[in-house]
Amino acid sequence: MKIKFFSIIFLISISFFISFSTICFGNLINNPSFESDGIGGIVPSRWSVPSWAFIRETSNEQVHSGNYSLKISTVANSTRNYYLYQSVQVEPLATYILSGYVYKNDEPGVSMSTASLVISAGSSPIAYNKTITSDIGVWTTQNSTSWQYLEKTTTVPLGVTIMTIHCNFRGQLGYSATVYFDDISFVKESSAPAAITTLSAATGVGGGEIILSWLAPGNNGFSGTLLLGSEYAIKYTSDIAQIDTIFSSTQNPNILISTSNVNPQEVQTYVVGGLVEYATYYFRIWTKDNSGNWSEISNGATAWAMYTIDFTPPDAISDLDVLPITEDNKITLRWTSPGDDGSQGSLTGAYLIQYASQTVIDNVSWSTSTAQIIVSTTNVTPLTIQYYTLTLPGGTTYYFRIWTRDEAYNYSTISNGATIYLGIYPPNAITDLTATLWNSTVGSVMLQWTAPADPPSGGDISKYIIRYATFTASSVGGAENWWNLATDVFGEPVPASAGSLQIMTISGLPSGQYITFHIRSTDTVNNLSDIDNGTEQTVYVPPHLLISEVQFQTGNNDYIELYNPTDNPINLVDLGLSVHRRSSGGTDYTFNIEFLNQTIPAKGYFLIVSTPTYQPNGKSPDARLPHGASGTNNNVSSDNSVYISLSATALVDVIDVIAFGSGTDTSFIDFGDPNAPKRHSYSGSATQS
Ligand SMILES: [Ca+2]
Ligand SMILES: [Ca+2]
Ligand SMILES: [Ca+2]
Ligand SMILES: [Ca+2]
Repeated sequence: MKIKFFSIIFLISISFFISFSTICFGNLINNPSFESDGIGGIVPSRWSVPSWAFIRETSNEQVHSGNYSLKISTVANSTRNYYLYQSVQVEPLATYILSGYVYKNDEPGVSMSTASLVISAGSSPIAYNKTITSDIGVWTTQNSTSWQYLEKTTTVPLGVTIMTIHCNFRGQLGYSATVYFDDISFVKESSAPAAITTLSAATGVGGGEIILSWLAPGNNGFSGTLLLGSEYAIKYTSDIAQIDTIFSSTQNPNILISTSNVNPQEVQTYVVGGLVEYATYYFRIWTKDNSGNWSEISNGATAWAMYTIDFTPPDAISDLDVLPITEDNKITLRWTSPGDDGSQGSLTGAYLIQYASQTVIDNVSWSTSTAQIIVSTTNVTPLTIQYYTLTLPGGTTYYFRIWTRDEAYNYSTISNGATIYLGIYPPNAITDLTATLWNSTVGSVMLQWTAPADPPSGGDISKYIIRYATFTASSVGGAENWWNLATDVFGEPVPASAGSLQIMTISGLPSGQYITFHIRSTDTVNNLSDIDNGTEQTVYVPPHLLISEVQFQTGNNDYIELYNPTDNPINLVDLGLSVHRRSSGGTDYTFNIEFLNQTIPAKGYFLIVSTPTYQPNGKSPDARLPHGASGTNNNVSSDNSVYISLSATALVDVIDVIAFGSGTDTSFIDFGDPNAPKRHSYSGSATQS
């Protein structure tokens, strides 16, 4: 058992050795050591012979390896080539090494015959009279008492796929000789170029370019010329995360450069183009020799790709124009865009607009450095129409120039000039205001008018301003003076579309007075219309209920006293009287009123107290304002307003208002006119009833 075990190991070793030699040495010759056939006067297997006769056989007389060699003897009567040959498949342009051993015995003293290893292109063997030269063979003429090693390196010509190998003996007429051949080898050269360690990358000169340079390795390591059929493979990526994957093999190189006749250490350069400008790229390179042996990977090199240097400015704009004015304080410019270079190439850069008003035009200097407006722009197609709208104060003439700048800051020359007068366009004056008494008890007035249009667009106005006064325009020297002295009303309606009827009811007006009204409007840029064309509206507001006095104290001893200036008693319950307060924060509250009496006498008073038992100055109340559970909402405190109205809705049909405290809060109801019903409380006042 033990012996058998060793035998198996031995067999495994042998078979391993055979496959190792086949794969590693790549010998293309079949039966290279002439061991296939045993001894005898036969042609060794796989070898071919020419048609002329001579002695050729396997022999054991001299062997270099194994048991046999090839023996060739001349017949001593001819000067010609005697050989055995084999044809093998080869790769065009690859380098092969033919080698073998020869043992030569000439007739004593002759030494004129040659033993040679010969290689020829194609599948035909050499002619019988072919002279062997160094380009096809390697040979010896010397007798030798030992085996001599012959070696011939050859590179396959382009287009050749078969080479023929000869073990040749060239005899000499009249003399005889014998040669032996053994261990013939024909292998492709397998020494790869060394890995490049000098790859460097630099930003190129042209847009999207990077320049690579390196020192050439050799065909074999660092030696030997790189022959026709050699290649450099370059791979690159701008994605650093992909480096390991992409550089793991030479598969699918970005660039494959064929090269030839390059000697070791020669400087090589290559310009990589078409890269993304400004992007950083990572490079590796490999070298393949003409026999297909790839080097290992090079060192890494990195550079960013050059951007396109642009020295060509856009064309000057020659059709700058101003559109007709259609909006308050707006001017729209129009022009045709040039390109990045003249009128070519989509434009990324800016338009620079300079303007000057009539007041400064005589002193203006037109320059890109004083352009007030820079409009950035990206990928504008040349010759497309561009617009830009400026907002400027009206009432003057404006002058414009424009320049174009590309992304490389090349500026066009100045454009043509464009000029326009920008007017001031307030809303049209309202000419049909009417004022009529709406509710004589409350003293409210209804105003009606038609909503005006706003030039230059003809659109809607933004806001109404209505004022009233107890005097007329003529009494104060004209409408403008009147406007400045008059009282602004509260809560003008939101403007409706031009041409629509507008209605507003104004209450809380002075009692028993002739009241004069005017209306104006403003547009979006606060242009103020004229005063309703001088048409003045005056209406008599008869005497109506007033708040004559209020008291607010810490705690709940508050009261409100009303006065009836009319000649008739008024039933306040029938009237629908409502009492409100407005807090300093602007919130309106409506009091509950508990009426003890219902009627306020003509020229008489009506006392409303905050607590049921309170009798200011001994007076019995006519009504009470019961506090809620918390009491909060019914309490009146500093900086409040109190008002009476005909509606539980806040600020509707107001009859009279009293504000008190500092009166500075924005929500403090202030009708402004000393004759208006707003009055401040007087702490020293005594109740009148
Ligand atoms: Ca042999
Ligand atoms: Ca090589
Ligand atoms: Ca340009
Ligand atoms: Ca306007």
